[in-house]
Parts: sequence; C-alpha cells; structure tokens
Amino acid sequence: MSEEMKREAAAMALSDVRSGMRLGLGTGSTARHFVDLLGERVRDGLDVLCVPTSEATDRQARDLGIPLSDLDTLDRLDLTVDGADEIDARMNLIKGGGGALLREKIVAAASDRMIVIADASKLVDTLGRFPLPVEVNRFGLGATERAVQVVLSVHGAEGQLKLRRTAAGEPFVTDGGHLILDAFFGRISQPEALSTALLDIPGVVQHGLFLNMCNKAYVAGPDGVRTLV
Ligand code: ABF
Repeated sequence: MSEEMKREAAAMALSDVRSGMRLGLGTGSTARHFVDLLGERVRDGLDVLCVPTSEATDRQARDLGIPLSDLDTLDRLDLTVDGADEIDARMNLIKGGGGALLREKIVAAASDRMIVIADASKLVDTLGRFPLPVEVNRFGLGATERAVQVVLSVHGAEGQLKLRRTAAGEPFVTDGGHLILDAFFGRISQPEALSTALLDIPGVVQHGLFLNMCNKAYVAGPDGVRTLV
C-alpha cells in the first residue's frame, strides 16, 4: 500500500485534533505520517501536548518541535492516534509488529479515545493471520515460552512460537528492555479468553491484542479513506 494512502488516513485523523488537546502519538510508518502532519500544524500554532509511544516517535516529535510530556505528569489524554497490524469488524486489533506494543497499550489505555489509521490490507474478518506479539521478561524466558506454548495449543495456534530477532540475528529488545515472542495462530476465535490466559503467565509483560480500545478507524484504500466507527 502506498505511502500516499497511509498519509491520507493520517490526514483524516488530524481533523479530529483540536487545540488544547493532550494526545498519544503512535508508532510505525502510518503513525509517522500523522506525527509529520501534526508537526506542520504545531508550526502553524496548534496547541497540543503529546505523549509518544516509542523512542522513535519521541525523537521524531522532538525534531518537529511538538511539545511532549509523559503519563507521570498528565492524568489522562484526550486522544491517541496509532497504526495497527490487523483490524477486525469489531475494531479489535493486533498491534506490536513494530515492537512498541507495551507503551502503545499504556498510552491508549490512558486516553479517552483511540483512533486507528491504516491501509485496507490491515482489515480482516478474524484476527490472527498476523502473528500475535507477546512481550516477555528476559528472566525465565524458557519457562515463559513453555507456558505460552501451552496457551497456544489450547487456543488452536497453527504455528510455532518464535523469538523475534533483528536483521543481524540478535534477539529484538523492546524500548522497555523486554523480548518478543511471535505467536502464529492463523485464526484467533476467542480473543478475550486468549488475552486473559496470556496475562496470567507471570513472565508475560503484555500482548498485542487491543480489545475494545479503538473508537474509530480511518482505513485508506484505492477508492479513498473509509471511516469505521
Ligand atoms: C504500530 O505500528 C504497531 O502497533 C503496529 O505494529 C505497526 C503498524 O505499522 P505500519 O503503520 O507501519 O503498518 O502502530
């Protein structure tokens, strides 16, 4: 999907932003367009205060002169705008392909509203075609992996669990210093039950299922941007 379409979805989300808002800033290539466009508006005088969801977005926003804060200082945010790896018909999401899921979920949970911006390739009938990222503590990795594997079997995963690695073959380390296991389901038929089962494992820090968090999605395709509510 072209960068132009991602930018169109990002531009639509900008129309939901008002002066005085406190915003969560997402991560990924689509969210990057939103931050770019927001930077232009800030240069023109838009007054916002933002919390980034990754070190990468933090750097981008700083370079653009977007005023930043954090969730120690701010109580609640008005709106978070972020990308996604999958969106189902109920606007449940898989996120974390970029590895920023923990901060993304903390920021989205502290927000009154969440808008997702994406291209149409992210729409699915049932979540699970995209591997579900599970962020885990480094300590006791083997034990955590075995426990996650049991949950995978119970929930009908089609493929193996894989420790995410960088292009250089090193384990991928998140902004929080954790590791990521990617779980290949094919189809997640009971996302709520899967979420609870994963979070019950002590070594699991968080997972990429974002359930009942998204209020609106702008989805860009060849025929323009569709709004899902
Ligand atoms: C973030 O960026 C992630 O949660 C998701 O994994 C990814 C989507 O990236 P892109 O917009 O580049 O497809 O939102």
